Amino acid sequence: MPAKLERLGRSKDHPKPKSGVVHLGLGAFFRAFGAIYIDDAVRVSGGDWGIVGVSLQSPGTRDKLALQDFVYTTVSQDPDGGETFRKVEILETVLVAPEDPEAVLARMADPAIRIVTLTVTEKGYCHDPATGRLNFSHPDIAHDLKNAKPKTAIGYLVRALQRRRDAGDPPFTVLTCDNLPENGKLVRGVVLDFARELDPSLAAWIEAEGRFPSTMVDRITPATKPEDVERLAQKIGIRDEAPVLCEPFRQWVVEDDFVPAYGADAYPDLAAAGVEMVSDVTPFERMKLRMLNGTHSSLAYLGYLAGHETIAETVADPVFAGFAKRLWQEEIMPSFNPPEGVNLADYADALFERYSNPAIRHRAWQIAMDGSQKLPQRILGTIADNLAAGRASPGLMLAVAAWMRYVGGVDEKGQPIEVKDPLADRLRGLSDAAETPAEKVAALLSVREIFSADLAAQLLEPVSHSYEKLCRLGARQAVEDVT
Ligand code: CS2
Repeated sequence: MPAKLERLGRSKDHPKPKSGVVHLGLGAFFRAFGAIYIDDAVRVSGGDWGIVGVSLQSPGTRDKLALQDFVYTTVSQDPDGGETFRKVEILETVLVAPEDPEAVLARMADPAIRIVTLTVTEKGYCHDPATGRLNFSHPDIAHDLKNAKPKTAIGYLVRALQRRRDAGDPPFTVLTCDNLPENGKLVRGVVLDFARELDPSLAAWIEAEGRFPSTMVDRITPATKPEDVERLAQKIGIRDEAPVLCEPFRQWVVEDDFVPAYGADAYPDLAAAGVEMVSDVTPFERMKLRMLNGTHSSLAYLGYLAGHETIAETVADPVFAGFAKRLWQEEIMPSFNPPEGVNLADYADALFERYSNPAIRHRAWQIAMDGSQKLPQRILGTIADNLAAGRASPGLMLAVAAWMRYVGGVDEKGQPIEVKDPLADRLRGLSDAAETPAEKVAALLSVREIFSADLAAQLLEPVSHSYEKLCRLGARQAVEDVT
């Protein structure tokens, strides 16, 4: 029986920081990403930039972190098996919104909080992926418009901004860290849609005084498994209930557009932490969403159907390695202009190295989640631009067909697939109700939250052809057939 290990705790010379940030949606990614950059900024330039984490759904993360005074370890995993440990002490506390909504609103309304960051995943914005507008028929949005104690991130943002406006305090800057195109513009849009419905004068104030900079975020952060916790405890001799595993690489590009009322104190010294502060994030976002997330999702659906567990295993298969490289070269790189000074061929090579890291056990199943919320910005935008330019996208059409096969809920061996998606039941129903590949494709293309009518019409033939080939040849052979 291994000796009882000492529990992780706060360093004596590292008192709890005064907080300047509230983070909504405290998951593994932000703890390995935004929290690290802010921690680095404070180490270099100081400032009251502690983070109050907020879990919007469940108490699990809070319960684990509360055992160790909200301190945790990040574990950066090298391809050769080396691991770099970092003790992170930037969290002041973690609140669980459903337990005490008032506590969350009170912290967000405190003028010492100058930034609210978010990682609530694509579905957390309660928007229509095809239009970017707020989905007023979302049951939680309907609830939040009638109740001052919200359920959604959007409800919390607007109700807290309302308190700031009523108190005569400046707003906080809303800094989204989710993988969405023009993510700052998107969250600003859904916040204003909600505010207009609640109180048009509040919407006017947010429109004039609020700031919603867009960002590009990048660090591969696979889910931590229970066996990781045990292994790391033995390895470092300290028990951390909530370690975060991640790749060594990280990149954060942020629009320099923060609430002016706070002046130089509007945000921590992010540039000193290696964040690229720019006037326009769009080229960086488009590059990352299409080159990384577009191939991630394509490999996830096709790799899963071919029986591969992780992205690293998928690209270790030469058929999929060739497929990824061909996607970049033939279908994705020609679809957009890169940020100034960026060589896309080098960027693709670096991505392939990152995907190949065998230490990063990033499951295809995890990436395959919420495809209805991811497809538009990761794959469909590229296809639409290629169609407009008269370029073919056979690989991406096959990826869309693989997503359709995946949400049908049965894999190539006839085994059930646990599909996680806000539209999972509806998508499964549409697929089950249709007989032939062409009918299944037509049924799924009719989901207007994902496919506009115009794009659906252009996808019907090529995706039906890909879907039929997928069913006839299987994923691996169908991929080889494209490459
Ligand atoms: C992944 C992303 O789970 C997914 O959808 O594609 O989380 C990806 O790992 C990150 O965007 C990498 O920066």
